[in-house]
Amino acid sequence: MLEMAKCKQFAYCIVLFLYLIGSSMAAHTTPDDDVLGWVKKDNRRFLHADIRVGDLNSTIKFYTESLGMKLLSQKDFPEQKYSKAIVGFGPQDTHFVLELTYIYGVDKYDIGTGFGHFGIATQDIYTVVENIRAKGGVITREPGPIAEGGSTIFAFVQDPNGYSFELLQRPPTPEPLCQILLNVLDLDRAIEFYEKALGMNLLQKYDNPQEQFSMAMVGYGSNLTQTTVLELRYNYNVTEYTKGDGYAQIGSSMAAHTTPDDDVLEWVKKDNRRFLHADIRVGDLNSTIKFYTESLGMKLLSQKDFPEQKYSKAIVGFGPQDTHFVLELTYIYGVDKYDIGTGFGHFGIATQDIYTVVENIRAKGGVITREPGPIAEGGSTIFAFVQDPNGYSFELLQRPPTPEPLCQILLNVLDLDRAIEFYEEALGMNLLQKYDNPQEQFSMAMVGYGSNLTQTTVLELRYNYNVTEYTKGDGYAQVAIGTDDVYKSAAAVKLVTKELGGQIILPPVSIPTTNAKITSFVDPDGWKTDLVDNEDYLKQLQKKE
Ligand SMILES: *[C@@H]1O[C@H](CO)[C@@H](O)[C@H](O)[C@H]1NC(C)=O
Ligand SMILES: *[C@@H]1O[C@H](CO)[C@@H](O)[C@H](O)[C@H]1NC(C)=O
Ligand SMILES: *[C@@H]1O[C@H](CO)[C@@H](O)[C@H](O)[C@H]1NC(C)=O
Ligand SMILES: *[C@@H]1O[C@H](CO)[C@@H](O)[C@H](O)[C@H]1NC(C)=O
Ligand SMILES: CC(=O)N[C@H]1CO[C@H](CO)[C@@H](O)[C@@H]1O
Ligand SMILES: CC(=O)N[C@H]1CO[C@H](CO)[C@@H](O)[C@@H]1O
Repeated sequence: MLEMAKCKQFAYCIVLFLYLIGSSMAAHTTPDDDVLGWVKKDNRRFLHADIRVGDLNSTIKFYTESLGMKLLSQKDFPEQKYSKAIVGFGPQDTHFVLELTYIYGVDKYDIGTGFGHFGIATQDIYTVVENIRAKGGVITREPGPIAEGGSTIFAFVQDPNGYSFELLQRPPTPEPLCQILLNVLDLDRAIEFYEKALGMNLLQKYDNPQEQFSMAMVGYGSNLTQTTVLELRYNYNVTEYTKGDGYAQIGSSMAAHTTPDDDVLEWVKKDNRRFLHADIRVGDLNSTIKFYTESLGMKLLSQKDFPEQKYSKAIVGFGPQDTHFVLELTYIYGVDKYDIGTGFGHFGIATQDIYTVVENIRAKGGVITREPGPIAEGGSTIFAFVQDPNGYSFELLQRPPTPEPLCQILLNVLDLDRAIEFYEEALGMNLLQKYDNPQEQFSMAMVGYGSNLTQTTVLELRYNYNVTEYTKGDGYAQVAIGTDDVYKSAAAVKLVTKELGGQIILPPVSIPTTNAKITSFVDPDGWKTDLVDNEDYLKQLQKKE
């Protein structure tokens, strides 16, 4: 992400964008300006924003009776345990609307500090506010101009869930539901992203030093009073926001095509899946490769420099990429250090002779953070921890020979049951082990493909008691998983994110120059995964040879 700021040269940006969305294929493609040119000509509009609500009926009542929207549809899904309602100022085929999801039994959501508000244009703000007050609604800012003599009259009100709405006094407009405010940490980066990746136009930008923020409005069309805009707000000196679990995402016209249905979740379980690679960024590629090959016993499977795009990539693993889970190491010119964050845990490596491996690492000057030995007096699992030159942790595990020595990726999560359910439902993984360790104050679940956790790569999901926040850093990027159909895969993920959180961040695309299909999403804890077409992945490997 840090690189986006440097993103000045157009061709470099395209590569960078593809790189940041994390496709292994993307990084090997020769960037093609056409696809970004096409985005600008595509037929786009805001379709809907999705929020979760704790009481659907009182929320609908507020939106219709207080805010003046229409209830466009309402449907209950008793088997999936949720209800959905759509409200807006006009029909969905022409208007931006709100999708409200009520999940059975969840009566409160954390809206977080990052989501700002929705904006509504009205011709008579004073009457609307009085009506809301009369119905017992919450007015957080009385209607009036910004400053003495200012011309924009606005007010703030809250719905029963605590979502903020800015009311704006404006002449009649075709799109009264006119704003979505999201706080961002780097305004120029955000503007550039929405312009380039989504083809939006910058409609207004201003700085307000008195109130310590800068704002940009981006959207489709050219007149911000006639269309829905995304308001990107940068608050001075704020370096972190929480996302909460209330506001979910905006539906773009691309992503909203699939009608989710149960079939797709059944299909996921039968899909042909495996872990392809995990991607990490490293500060010194040569010393990292040296450690992975000479100390950990991996093979260097490929290494390539991209001088024009200013990065190098190497792939290391215990066996060939077409059958083994591997690590992709990226070195970006000039960046010699990454923040690994507190959320990423470690990779696990199974070895038949842990003591020899550790002695070898020590002899080469490597960092041993936990000497080999059993968990407890008389325990049977022998393990150790070591660190690579970048600070990434590796757990070494004493085990009989296994087809997949690179066997674990540990990610910390805030809600273990939610994480397990997400990986089972959205990704078709199996829960292979789950245990609680009250002495050491954590619970752990291992999920993966296959049925025996010593024979395959597993994702270790760890919940640490009483920890409510992790930092993601910028070192570990994502894991890539193979699939026979990225479109169905994305539909399944999208369906599950509505219930459990997370979001598709790259709808399925075929990278034009290679025909490699991928889709990307983040899970409810913010961990990123790429789903990559199996056939395209193999073709890509053959081409490289
Ligand atoms: C919400 O409204 C629907 C439709 O009017 C009704 O069937 C349902 O019982 C209501 N639910 C609650 C919890 O009041
Ligand atoms: C936007 O549209 C409104 C209504 O048609 C018009 O009054 C206004 O001048 C337009 N603003 C710009 C910047 O074009
Ligand atoms: C890294 O290794 C490659 C290949 O052996 C070599 O060409 C390059 O000069 C090395 N880079 C550094 C910074 O040592
Ligand atoms: C997993 O596979 C290993 C090696 O084949 C075997 O010894 C072990 O019993 C298996 N474990 C389970 C739970 O099936
Ligand atoms: C205390 C502090 O960091 N102040 C900064 C807040 O942000 C403004 C604008 O970016 C800076 O000028 C201040 O120095
Ligand atoms: C201080 C505190 O919040 N302790 C809690 C830590 O988590 C365990 C297990 O969830 C609780 O039992 C404690 O009360």
